[in-house]
Amino acid sequence: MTATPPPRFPAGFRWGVSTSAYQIEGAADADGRGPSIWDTFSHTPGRIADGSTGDVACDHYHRYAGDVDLMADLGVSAYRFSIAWPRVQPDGTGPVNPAGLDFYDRLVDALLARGIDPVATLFHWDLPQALADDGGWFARDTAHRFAGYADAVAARLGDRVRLWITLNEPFVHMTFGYGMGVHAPGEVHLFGAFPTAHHQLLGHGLAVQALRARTTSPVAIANNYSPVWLRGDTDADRAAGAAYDALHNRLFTDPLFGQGYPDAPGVDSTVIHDGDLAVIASPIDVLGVNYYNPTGIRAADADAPLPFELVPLDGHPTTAFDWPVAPDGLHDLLTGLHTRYGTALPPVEITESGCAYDDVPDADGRVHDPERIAYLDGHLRAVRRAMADGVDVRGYFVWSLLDNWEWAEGFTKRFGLVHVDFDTQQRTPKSSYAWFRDLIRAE
Ligand code: PNW
Repeated sequence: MTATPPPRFPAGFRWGVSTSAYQIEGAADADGRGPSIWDTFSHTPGRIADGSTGDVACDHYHRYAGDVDLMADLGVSAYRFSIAWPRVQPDGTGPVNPAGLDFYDRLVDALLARGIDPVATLFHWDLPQALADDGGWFARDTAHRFAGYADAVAARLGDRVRLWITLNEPFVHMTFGYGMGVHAPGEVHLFGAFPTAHHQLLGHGLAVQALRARTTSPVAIANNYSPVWLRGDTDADRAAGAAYDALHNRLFTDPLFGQGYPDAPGVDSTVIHDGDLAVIASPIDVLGVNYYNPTGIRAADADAPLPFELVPLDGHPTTAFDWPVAPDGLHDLLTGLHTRYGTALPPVEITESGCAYDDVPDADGRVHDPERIAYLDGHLRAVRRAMADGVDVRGYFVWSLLDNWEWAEGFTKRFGLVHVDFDTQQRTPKSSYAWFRDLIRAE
C-alpha cells in the first residue's frame, strides 16, 4: 500500500488496540448491571443519529473470547478496554456486584493467556444513572464515589492489569455531555460546565491514590488533545487560539503537572477547595494521548457568544466524520507537550488514534480500507518524528479493534480494523488489519 514502511520503533514499544465498554459490550441487563447515563440517553428519541442503542452493540460481552483471538492473530502486545462502572456498582456506590467483575476477570485472564497486556480504563463516560440522579459530575461527591469504585476494581484485578487509566477524555465528557448536551447526560450548561471538569480531575487524583494502595502497575489518564492551527494572524486571532488551547488542552493537563488551572473560559475558582490541586497533581506514570485532528481557530466576531471561532481546515482529506486528516497535528501536539511540561511530562502512550470510513464489504466479502492504512501510516510516521525530536512515546493504540457503537452517531461511523455486521455479528478483518499485523511483525 505505502511505498516504504514507517520508520522502526524501539524494542518494547507497545502496539495495541482500544475499545470502550458501552460501545462494544451490549448485554445491558446481564448479571446485575445497573443502568448508565448512556442507556438513558440512547433510549431517548432523537438523541442518536440512527435511533440505535448500545443494548447489543458488538455483543462483545458474550463474544469476548473470539475477539481476543482476533487480537492475538493481529499480534498486538496490549488491549485497552474500559470497565463499566454500573456492572461493578449498579448504583455507583456501595457493595460490589461480583458477577459484573467476573466478566473483566475472565477477559483479563484470556488476554494474559495470549500474552496481551490488559490496559483498563475505569471511566469511559458510562456513569451509573443513580449518580447522575444525584447531580453526576456536578456533584463533588461523585469524585469520592469514583475513588471507591477504583478501589473495588483494583481489589479484584490488582496487578493483572498492566496499565490503569482513570478517565477517558474528561474534556469531551464535559463539553459534549454537560456543555453542549450532544452526549449523555445531555445537559446544556455551556461554559457553566467547569465544575464537571474539576470534579472529574479530583476523582482522577483520588483514584490514583486508591490505585497506589492496591497495585504496583503504572497509572495514567487519557486526554483528548487537539493542537490549535491558527487561521488568521491578528492579535485577536492569537488570543482566540490561546483561549481554545487553554480550554481543550491545558485545562486537563496543567493541573496534573502542578501548574493549576490555566486562564480558560469558564474556570470558576469557587468550586476548588483547599488541597484539591495537590490531589489532582498526584504523580502519574504515563500520559495517555488520544488524537484525531487539529482545530482551526480564528477570532470570533465581537458580538459572538464564544471567544473563538472554529473554522474548517481546508486542503486536507477528510474522514467520514468530516474530520481533517492531519498527521502533522500529532507531531505538533507531542512536541508541544514536551516543550510545555518539560521534565514534568511522564512517558506518553498514544491511547487512541484512528479514523472512520464508510467501509463496505465487496462481492467477495472482503473489506478494503486503503484510506485507513494511509491514515495510520501517516500518524505513525508523525509519532516517530516526535520521538526523534525528543518526545518519549512508549506505545500506540489504534481506535478501534472493532466497528462499534459510535455514541451520538450510533452505528453510522465505522472505526474498526475489523468490520462488524451488526445484524449477524460477523467479524471481517479489513485490509488495514492485515497491514497493521504485518507492521507489528516487522517491528
Ligand atoms: C473519542 N471531538 O471520542 C472517544 O474516546 C471514543 O470513545 C470515540 O469512539 C472516538 O474518540 C471516536 O470518536 C471523541 O469531537 C469524540 O473532538 C469527539 C471528539 C474527540 C474524541
